[in-house]
Amino acid sequence: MTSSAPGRFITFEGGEGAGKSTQVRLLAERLGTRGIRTLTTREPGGSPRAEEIREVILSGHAARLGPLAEALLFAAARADHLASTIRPALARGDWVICDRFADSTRAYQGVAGGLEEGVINALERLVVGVTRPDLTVVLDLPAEIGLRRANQRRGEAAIDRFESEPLAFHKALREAFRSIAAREPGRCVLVDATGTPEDVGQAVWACVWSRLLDDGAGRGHG
Ligand code: Z5A
Repeated sequence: MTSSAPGRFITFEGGEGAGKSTQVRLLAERLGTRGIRTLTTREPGGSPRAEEIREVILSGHAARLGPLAEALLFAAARADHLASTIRPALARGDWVICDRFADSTRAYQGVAGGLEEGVINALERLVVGVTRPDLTVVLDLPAEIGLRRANQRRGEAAIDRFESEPLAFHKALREAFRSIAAREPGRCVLVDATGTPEDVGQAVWACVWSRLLDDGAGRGHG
Protein backbone atom coordinates (compact mmCIF):
# COMPACT_ATOMS: atom_id res chain seq x y z
CA MET A 1 0.00 0.00 0.00
CA THR A 2 3.01 2.32 -0.10
CA SER A 3 4.53 4.09 -3.08
CA SER A 4 7.75 2.57 -4.41
CA ALA A 5 9.67 5.89 -4.48
CA PRO A 6 11.89 7.21 -1.62
CA GLY A 7 9.84 10.32 -0.76
CA ARG A 8 6.57 10.13 1.16
CA PHE A 9 3.18 10.70 -0.40
CA ILE A 10 0.42 12.20 1.78
CA THR A 11 -3.06 13.04 0.53
CA PHE A 12 -5.86 15.04 2.14
CA GLU A 13 -9.46 14.15 1.42
CA GLY A 14 -12.91 15.26 2.56
CA GLY A 15 -15.98 17.19 1.49
CA GLU A 16 -16.33 20.85 0.55
CA GLY A 17 -14.79 23.30 2.99
CA ALA A 18 -13.38 20.55 5.22
CA GLY A 19 -10.12 22.52 5.52
CA LYS A 20 -7.89 20.48 3.22
CA SER A 21 -6.00 23.42 1.67
CA THR A 22 -5.47 24.93 5.12
CA GLN A 23 -4.10 21.67 6.50
CA VAL A 24 -1.89 21.01 3.47
CA ARG A 25 -0.23 24.37 4.11
CA LEU A 26 0.11 23.88 7.88
CA LEU A 27 1.61 20.40 7.46
CA ALA A 28 4.12 21.59 4.83
CA GLU A 29 5.22 24.39 7.19
CA ARG A 30 5.62 21.96 10.06
CA LEU A 31 7.60 19.42 8.01
CA GLY A 32 9.73 22.30 6.70
CA THR A 33 10.79 23.22 10.23
CA ARG A 34 12.10 19.65 10.57
CA GLY A 35 14.18 20.10 7.42
CA ILE A 36 11.93 17.89 5.28
CA ARG A 37 11.56 19.17 1.71
CA THR A 38 7.91 19.16 0.65
CA LEU A 39 5.99 19.74 -2.54
CA THR A 40 2.38 20.82 -2.10
CA THR A 41 -0.03 20.19 -4.94
CA ARG A 42 -3.71 19.62 -5.70
CA GLU A 43 -6.23 17.76 -7.79
CA PRO A 44 -7.69 18.23 -10.23
CA GLY A 45 -4.58 20.09 -11.38
CA GLY A 46 -1.03 20.16 -10.13
CA SER A 47 0.65 20.31 -13.56
CA PRO A 48 0.08 22.82 -16.39
CA ARG A 49 -1.91 20.38 -18.54
CA ALA A 50 -3.91 19.04 -15.61
CA GLU A 51 -4.76 22.62 -14.59
CA GLU A 52 -6.25 23.12 -18.07
CA ILE A 53 -8.42 20.04 -17.57
CA ARG A 54 -9.40 21.37 -14.11
CA GLU A 55 -10.87 24.48 -15.72
CA VAL A 56 -13.00 22.41 -18.07
CA ILE A 57 -14.30 20.20 -15.25
CA LEU A 58 -15.02 22.91 -12.67
CA SER A 59 -16.71 25.16 -15.24
CA GLY A 60 -19.40 22.47 -15.37
CA HIS A 61 -19.04 22.00 -19.14
CA ALA A 62 -18.00 18.35 -18.78
CA ALA A 63 -20.96 17.43 -16.56
CA ARG A 64 -23.31 17.10 -19.53
CA LEU A 65 -21.04 14.37 -20.94
CA GLY A 66 -22.08 12.16 -18.01
CA PRO A 67 -20.27 10.62 -15.04
CA LEU A 68 -18.05 8.24 -17.05
CA ALA A 69 -16.62 10.99 -19.26
CA GLU A 70 -16.15 13.25 -16.24
CA ALA A 71 -14.27 10.47 -14.42
CA LEU A 72 -12.10 9.97 -17.53
CA LEU A 73 -11.21 13.67 -17.46
CA PHE A 74 -10.20 13.43 -13.79
CA ALA A 75 -8.15 10.34 -14.70
CA ALA A 76 -6.44 12.13 -17.61
CA ALA A 77 -5.55 15.05 -15.34
CA ARG A 78 -4.26 12.63 -12.68
CA ALA A 79 -2.10 10.73 -15.18
CA ASP A 80 -0.33 13.94 -16.21
CA HIS A 81 -0.07 15.19 -12.61
CA LEU A 82 1.56 11.91 -11.56
CA ALA A 83 3.96 11.85 -14.51
CA SER A 84 4.93 15.54 -14.47
CA THR A 85 4.82 16.45 -10.79
CA ILE A 86 4.25 13.72 -8.22
CA ARG A 87 6.54 10.88 -9.35
CA PRO A 88 9.54 13.16 -10.11
CA ALA A 89 9.20 14.79 -6.66
CA LEU A 90 8.99 11.42 -4.87
CA ALA A 91 11.99 10.20 -6.86
CA ARG A 92 13.98 13.24 -5.63
CA GLY A 93 13.08 12.24 -2.07
CA ASP A 94 10.62 15.10 -1.49
CA TRP A 95 7.48 14.61 0.53
CA VAL A 96 4.45 15.26 -1.64
CA ILE A 97 1.32 16.64 0.06
CA CYS A 98 -1.67 16.59 -2.24
CA ASP A 99 -5.05 18.31 -1.76
CA ARG A 100 -7.40 15.53 -3.03
CA PHE A 101 -6.42 12.44 -5.03
CA ALA A 102 -7.97 9.14 -6.14
CA ASP A 103 -10.32 8.81 -3.13
CA SER A 104 -12.13 11.91 -4.40
CA THR A 105 -12.98 10.06 -7.62
CA ARG A 106 -14.22 7.13 -5.52
CA ALA A 107 -16.41 9.42 -3.39
CA TYR A 108 -17.62 12.05 -5.92
CA GLN A 109 -17.94 10.07 -9.16
CA GLY A 110 -18.43 6.66 -7.51
CA VAL A 111 -20.53 6.74 -4.37
CA ALA A 112 -22.21 10.14 -4.73
CA GLY A 113 -22.21 10.21 -8.57
CA GLY A 114 -23.28 6.61 -9.18
CA LEU A 115 -20.39 5.41 -11.35
CA GLU A 116 -19.76 1.65 -10.97
CA GLU A 117 -17.03 0.64 -8.55
CA GLY A 118 -15.49 -1.69 -11.16
CA VAL A 119 -14.88 1.26 -13.49
CA ILE A 120 -13.31 3.33 -10.70
CA ASN A 121 -11.07 0.38 -9.70
CA ALA A 122 -9.95 -0.12 -13.30
CA LEU A 123 -9.10 3.57 -13.74
CA GLU A 124 -7.20 3.59 -10.46
CA ARG A 125 -5.15 0.52 -11.43
CA LEU A 126 -4.38 2.04 -14.82
CA VAL A 127 -3.56 5.59 -13.73
CA VAL A 128 -2.30 5.40 -10.15
CA GLY A 129 -0.59 2.01 -10.36
CA VAL A 130 1.91 1.63 -7.50
CA THR A 131 2.01 5.36 -6.68
CA ARG A 132 -0.46 5.02 -3.86
CA PRO A 133 -0.39 7.40 -0.90
CA ASP A 134 1.61 6.37 2.17
CA LEU A 135 -0.94 8.24 4.28
CA THR A 136 -4.38 9.68 3.52
CA VAL A 137 -5.86 12.13 6.00
CA VAL A 138 -9.66 12.20 5.70
CA LEU A 139 -10.99 15.42 7.23
CA ASP A 140 -14.43 14.67 8.61
CA LEU A 141 -17.03 17.41 8.97
CA PRO A 142 -20.84 17.62 8.79
CA ALA A 143 -21.78 18.68 5.24
CA GLU A 144 -23.69 21.76 6.46
CA ILE A 145 -20.62 23.17 8.26
CA GLY A 146 -18.32 22.49 5.31
CA LEU A 147 -20.69 24.17 2.83
CA ARG A 148 -21.02 27.17 5.15
CA ARG A 149 -17.24 27.52 5.32
CA ALA A 150 -16.91 27.12 1.53
CA ASN A 151 -19.64 29.75 0.95
CA GLN A 152 -17.99 32.25 3.30
CA ARG A 153 -14.63 31.79 1.59
CA ARG A 154 -16.09 32.11 -1.93
CA GLY A 155 -17.82 35.43 -1.23
CA GLU A 156 -19.21 36.83 -4.47
CA ALA A 157 -17.33 34.42 -6.77
CA ALA A 158 -19.32 31.98 -8.94
CA ILE A 159 -20.37 28.65 -7.44
CA ASP A 160 -18.55 25.68 -9.07
CA ARG A 161 -19.71 22.39 -10.57
CA PHE A 162 -19.79 20.40 -7.32
CA GLU A 163 -20.70 23.12 -4.83
CA SER A 164 -24.01 23.47 -6.67
CA GLU A 165 -25.04 19.86 -5.91
CA PRO A 166 -27.85 19.42 -3.31
CA LEU A 167 -27.19 18.85 0.40
CA ALA A 168 -28.01 15.12 0.05
CA PHE A 169 -25.06 14.77 -2.37
CA HIS A 170 -22.71 16.36 0.17
CA LYS A 171 -24.04 14.14 2.96
CA ALA A 172 -23.44 11.07 0.77
CA LEU A 173 -19.92 12.31 0.14
CA ARG A 174 -19.19 12.52 3.84
CA GLU A 175 -20.36 8.93 4.31
CA ALA A 176 -18.31 7.82 1.30
CA PHE A 177 -15.12 9.30 2.73
CA ARG A 178 -15.86 7.81 6.16
CA SER A 179 -16.33 4.38 4.64
CA ILE A 180 -13.10 4.65 2.59
CA ALA A 181 -11.24 5.47 5.83
CA ALA A 182 -12.87 2.53 7.63
CA ARG A 183 -12.07 0.12 4.78
CA GLU A 184 -8.38 1.04 4.56
CA PRO A 185 -7.16 1.78 8.09
CA GLY A 186 -3.54 1.03 7.15
CA ARG A 187 -3.45 3.94 4.72
CA CYS A 188 -6.19 6.26 5.97
CA VAL A 189 -6.82 8.16 9.15
CA LEU A 190 -10.09 9.95 9.94
CA VAL A 191 -9.57 13.33 11.62
CA ASP A 192 -12.36 15.37 13.22
CA ALA A 193 -12.29 18.68 11.33
CA THR A 194 -14.77 20.63 13.49
CA GLY A 195 -12.11 22.29 15.69
CA THR A 196 -10.01 25.35 14.97
CA PRO A 197 -7.41 25.09 12.17
CA GLU A 198 -4.74 24.81 14.88
CA ASP A 199 -6.59 21.98 16.71
CA VAL A 200 -7.07 20.08 13.47
CA GLY A 201 -3.43 20.74 12.55
CA GLN A 202 -2.32 19.25 15.84
CA ALA A 203 -4.40 16.10 15.23
CA VAL A 204 -2.98 15.81 11.71
CA TRP A 205 0.56 16.22 13.03
CA ALA A 206 -0.01 13.47 15.61
CA CYS A 207 -1.00 11.09 12.77
CA VAL A 208 1.94 12.06 10.56
CA TRP A 209 4.30 11.68 13.48
CA SER A 210 3.05 8.26 14.54
CA ARG A 211 2.60 6.84 11.03
CA LEU A 212 5.59 8.26 9.17
CA LEU A 213 8.14 9.81 11.52
CA ASP A 214 8.24 8.07 14.89
CA ASP A 215 11.26 5.77 15.07
CA GLY A 216 9.79 3.93 18.04
CA ALA A 217 12.10 5.63 20.54
CA GLY A 218 10.17 8.92 20.45
CA ARG A 219 12.95 10.73 18.56
CA GLY A 220 11.50 10.69 15.07
CA HIS A 221 13.47 10.66 11.86
CA GLY A 222 13.36 12.27 8.40
N1 Z5A B 1 -13.23 16.25 -7.56
C1 Z5A B 1 -13.91 15.14 -8.06
O1 Z5A B 1 -15.13 15.18 -8.23
N2 Z5A B 1 -13.20 14.03 -8.38
C2 Z5A B 1 -11.86 13.94 -8.23
O2 Z5A B 1 -11.25 12.90 -8.54
C3 Z5A B 1 -11.18 15.09 -7.69
C4 Z5A B 1 -11.90 16.22 -7.39
C5 Z5A B 1 -9.69 15.05 -7.50
C6 Z5A B 1 -12.27 20.49 -6.68
O3 Z5A B 1 -12.65 21.65 -6.09
C7 Z5A B 1 -13.54 19.73 -6.94
O4 Z5A B 1 -13.28 18.59 -7.75
C8 Z5A B 1 -14.08 19.21 -5.64
C9 Z5A B 1 -14.18 17.71 -5.81
C10 Z5A B 1 -14.00 17.47 -7.25
N3 Z5A B 1 -15.36 19.70 -5.39
N4 Z5A B 1 -15.73 20.85 -5.33
N5 Z5A B 1 -16.13 21.91 -5.30
P1 Z5A B 1 -11.69 22.67 -5.37
O5 Z5A B 1 -10.27 22.21 -5.48
O6 Z5A B 1 -12.01 24.00 -5.92
O7 Z5A B 1 -12.26 22.67 -3.91
P2 Z5A B 1 -12.22 21.60 -2.76
O8 Z5A B 1 -11.15 20.59 -2.98
O9 Z5A B 1 -13.58 21.07 -2.57
O10 Z5A B 1 -11.77 22.40 -1.50
P3 Z5A B 1 -12.59 23.50 -0.79
O11 Z5A B 1 -14.03 23.15 -0.63
O12 Z5A B 1 -12.29 24.71 -1.58
O13 Z5A B 1 -12.10 23.61 0.67
P4 Z5A B 1 -10.93 22.97 1.54
O14 Z5A B 1 -9.63 22.99 0.82
O15 Z5A B 1 -11.35 21.68 2.09
O16 Z5A B 1 -10.91 24.01 2.71
P5 Z5A B 1 -10.03 25.34 2.95
O17 Z5A B 1 -9.90 26.11 1.64
O18 Z5A B 1 -8.84 25.01 3.70
O19 Z5A B 1 -11.03 26.08 3.92
C11 Z5A B 1 -12.28 26.59 3.48
C12 Z5A B 1 -12.65 27.84 4.33
O20 Z5A B 1 -12.81 27.45 5.69
C13 Z5A B 1 -11.53 28.91 4.32
O21 Z5A B 1 -12.13 30.16 4.43
C14 Z5A B 1 -10.73 28.59 5.59
O22 Z5A B 1 -10.09 29.72 6.12
C15 Z5A B 1 -11.82 28.08 6.52
N6 Z5A B 1 -11.34 27.04 7.44
C16 Z5A B 1 -10.41 26.08 7.22
N7 Z5A B 1 -10.25 25.30 8.29
C17 Z5A B 1 -11.12 25.77 9.22
C18 Z5A B 1 -11.44 25.38 10.55
N8 Z5A B 1 -10.82 24.34 11.14
N9 Z5A B 1 -12.39 26.07 11.22
C19 Z5A B 1 -13.02 27.11 10.62
N10 Z5A B 1 -12.77 27.56 9.38
C20 Z5A B 1 -11.83 26.88 8.68
